[in-house]
Amino acid sequence: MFKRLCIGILALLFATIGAKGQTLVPAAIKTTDSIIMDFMDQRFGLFIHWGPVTLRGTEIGWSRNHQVAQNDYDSLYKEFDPVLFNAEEWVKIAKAAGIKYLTITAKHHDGFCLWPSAFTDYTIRHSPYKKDIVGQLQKACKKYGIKFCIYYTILDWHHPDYPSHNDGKKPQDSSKGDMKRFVLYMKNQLKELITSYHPYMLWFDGNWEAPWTQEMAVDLYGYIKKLDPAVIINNRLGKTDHKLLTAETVGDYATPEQEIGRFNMTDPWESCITICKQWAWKPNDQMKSFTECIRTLSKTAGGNGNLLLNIGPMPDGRIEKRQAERLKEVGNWLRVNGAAIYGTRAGPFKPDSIFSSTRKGNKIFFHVYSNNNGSLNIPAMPGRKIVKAYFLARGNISFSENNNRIVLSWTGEIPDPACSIIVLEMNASVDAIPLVNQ
Ligand code: JFZ
Repeated sequence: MFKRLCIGILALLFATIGAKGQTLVPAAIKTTDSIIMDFMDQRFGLFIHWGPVTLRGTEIGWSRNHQVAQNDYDSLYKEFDPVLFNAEEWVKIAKAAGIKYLTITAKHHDGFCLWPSAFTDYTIRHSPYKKDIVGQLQKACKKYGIKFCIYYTILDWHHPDYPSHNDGKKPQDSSKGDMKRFVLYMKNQLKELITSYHPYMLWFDGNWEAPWTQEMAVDLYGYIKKLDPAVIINNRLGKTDHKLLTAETVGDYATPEQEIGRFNMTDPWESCITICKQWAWKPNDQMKSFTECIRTLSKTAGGNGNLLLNIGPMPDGRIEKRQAERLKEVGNWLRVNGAAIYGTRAGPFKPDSIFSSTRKGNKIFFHVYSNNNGSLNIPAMPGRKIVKAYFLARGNISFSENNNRIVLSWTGEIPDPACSIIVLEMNASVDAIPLVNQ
């Protein structure tokens, strides 16, 4: 019995402490592959950065103590009254955009909570608006079949127990903080969020400051998975680079930011990219064109990742009309071309400037970004023959296969200059074929 206990303890030690002595998440508590694959099938999510700071139109969290004086920033919630907020309107906009999951900043670096947390007074309940933003969104998402996710940053420049009270570019105040108590605060809030709203995924952030350690991250991952073994967790809990997954990563998938992730057939990733420049709303912020939005989504799928496209709603609760319209245009494109995005995997060709490719079952989808003189010349795939070739947006195109090359050709311009999808129906599944060198 004693011997078995010793072996058990040793096994646990080896599972949690890696070769170089780093703290690792025990494999037994990690999110299962089937849950992660289901998440990667969704391909397109909506990020929403929102809070009282939109009253100033500056960046959420980061403008505190910079463009907005700390006292002013910390008092904004007393004026935050988004009377025009309508959760169902937001979710309908997301739905029309072809979005499958939605991630709301329940707490950003400024520490303000968009739900009525029992563990602080710095919440929406204490604003003139009073009502639970997170709860209303969760309900609306459930009603319209959108997966509901929660962004929760670790660092908290407002909470007295967190040791630093601004972004570190400014001299720190003398406050000491107490990470033991702060971690307890986090756990209480996360338990509250999980049991009240049952999020599909938790999107952590703010893991880079010194008071937060790898040990705390591994402990918190275990704590969360005990509360809900199915909840997905991004990779910004531990102290490793958020762009990658490594043995020390604490979290389930990588999170490249403001850039399309690198082509990767093994590690799951989700790029978060803003529709304008700022995460939070800014009046007249420069907005991405339809072509930029579509190509970002297409190239993300062509790299085998998900896109979390961010919008910043206005202080009165509405989503800017032009942002809603842009999202609708993306949704219209997806209604025609969604088969090339949802549930696909990248390949079997690596993306280049002319096209990306995705695949599912017997189909290969070429995402074409230029007319390329009405043709594409690509290597043939050993053991596979083309049965049919066509644009998703219109009729058949001609194809020929010889000398180990495939030539696709069409007359006139491609149906959509932003991105047109050519489908190749093959004689057998292409899901598992290796990458084809071009
Ligand atoms: C973080 C947030 O700070 C940002 O506001 C937004 O929520 C985004 C999704 O995630 O982005 C970062 C992370 C780290 C730095 C800057 C932005 N940094 O270390 O300078």
